[in-house]
Amino acid sequence: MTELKNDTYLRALLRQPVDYTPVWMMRQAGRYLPEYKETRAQAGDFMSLCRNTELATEVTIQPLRRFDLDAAILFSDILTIPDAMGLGLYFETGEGPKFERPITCKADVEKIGLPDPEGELKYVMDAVRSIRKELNGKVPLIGFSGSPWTLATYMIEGGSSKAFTKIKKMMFAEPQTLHLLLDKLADSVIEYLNAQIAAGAQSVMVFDTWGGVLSPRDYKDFSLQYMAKIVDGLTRENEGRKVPVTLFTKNGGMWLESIAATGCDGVGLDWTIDIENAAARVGDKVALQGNMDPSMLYAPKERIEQEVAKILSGYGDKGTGHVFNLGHGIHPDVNPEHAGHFIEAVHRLSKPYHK
Ligand code: 1CP
Repeated sequence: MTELKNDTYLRALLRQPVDYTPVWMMRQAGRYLPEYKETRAQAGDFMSLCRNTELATEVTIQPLRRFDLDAAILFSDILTIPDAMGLGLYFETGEGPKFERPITCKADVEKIGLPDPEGELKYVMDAVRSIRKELNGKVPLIGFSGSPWTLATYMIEGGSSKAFTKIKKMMFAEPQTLHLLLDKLADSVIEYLNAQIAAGAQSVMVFDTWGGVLSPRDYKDFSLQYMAKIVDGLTRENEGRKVPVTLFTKNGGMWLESIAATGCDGVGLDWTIDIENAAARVGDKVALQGNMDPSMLYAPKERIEQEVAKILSGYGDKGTGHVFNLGHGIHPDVNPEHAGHFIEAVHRLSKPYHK
């Protein structure tokens, strides 16, 4: 295997000393980049782009050509698992993801089998292998999956949701049915992420985008419990290196201590929590990833720089344990130059904290 030239991102997650704060952006490959829109048009639709090894590799690399990012993230989607479970994923223009056959009852859950990562999901592993080859050791590759709870919201609601009434109805009226689904999803995510690691992912991240819509008790029972099971089941070392795992619950700032207690290496923060407070609460248990408001990239460069400086000083001079990121995905109408300035500012302004 080619040697990794820039391992700053992996070292920061493992809380080993680094020379500066590494940075990447959630959704760094995407519609804010004209070259992405071009490749996507060439592919036809979003899933065809994910299934095309060459084009999925191309869009993963695109942001790295423009910016000095410290990590690449696999271009795919969290909804590949439910799609491979037979729910029929499709995208309606302007409306986001939808499922032809959502989960409605216990019999639907019982019918679901675990997809084979090198079978129905082989296209994802092929993309991982191809991206690793193309990266040629430049920066580490992040693999990812959705959390069982977040995947279940799409599977039961039939697509994106605001009030989550269908899944909450199942949660309170038929909790055992939902637990059965979440447990199957956790097993599937473990197999899926371990296959990504075997294919070459050097770190993995679990996106729990909708865990924050739960009460503290329900969060523990219906989301965190299953992420903890995933952390326990993951391959934590490959190619002679540790494979760090990051858990990100959007709106999960109240629960950082319990998230850190799962045994993960990194905890993702959205922008609704102060990083200084977050760092004081988790101590040296885990690394933190975050946490600038993605909308800050609409601001003039000076304002972006001010915010980067504030977050860096909030985290302080611990010398490691911080991966800079946005608190959620970059917006499609952001000027790419502002993203470039953000990344450059993180590198420049973080150096004094790493003497
Ligand atoms: O090109 C397009 O118009 C499709 C838009 C798109 C993109 C660029 C979708 C559909 N998925 C993706 C890629 C994607 N999705 C990545 C790529 C890697 C990167 O550069 O970061 C990742 C990591 C995801 C993960 C994902 N998909 C999440 C978790 C992270 C998050 O943003 O909260 C979620 C919730 C999804 C579901 C999904 N897929 C696509 C959309 C538009 C959505 C969100 C729908 C919703 O808001 O409910």
